[in-house]
Amino acid sequence: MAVEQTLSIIKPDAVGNHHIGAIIQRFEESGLKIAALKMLQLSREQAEGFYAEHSERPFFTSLVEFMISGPVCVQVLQGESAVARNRELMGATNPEEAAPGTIRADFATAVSANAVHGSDSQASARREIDYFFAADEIYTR
Ligand code: DGI
Repeated sequence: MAVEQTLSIIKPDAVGNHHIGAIIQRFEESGLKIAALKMLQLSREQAEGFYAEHSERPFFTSLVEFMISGPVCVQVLQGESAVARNRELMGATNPEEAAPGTIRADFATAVSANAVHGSDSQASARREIDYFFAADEIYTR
């Protein structure tokens, strides 16, 4: 299996509810390394650009409003099959459908406030990592 990187975001609901540590712990305990990490307040333009593929969806405006409602933590996770493994740890988009023990089952409150983002493919991971991090901010040790 190939070592990959994926982009993870701890969203404003989980940051506001003091779940940063618990969520990072799940990544580390599953063997995914934290290769980069920062906390930031997204601007409207940054959030719209990040979710550009959803710009025609009915929930786009509320998604952007939610993502700028407070600070987020963004991290690069690194490990074998990191993209798929992070998606497994996250659980389904709608927390009501997320498997027990997943991050969204345990920390999300609604589909519109679902605690975490994770890249859905290696191609999106590359784009999303480059969206937030310069090469010299990523520690591939
Ligand atoms: O990759 P995911 O985050 O699991 O899901 P996605 O790429 O389909 O959607 C991106 C985000 O958009 C998702 O995390 C929450 C929001 N979203 C998706 N579907 C709905 C939604 N928000 C609302 N309010 N209603 C939806 O049906």
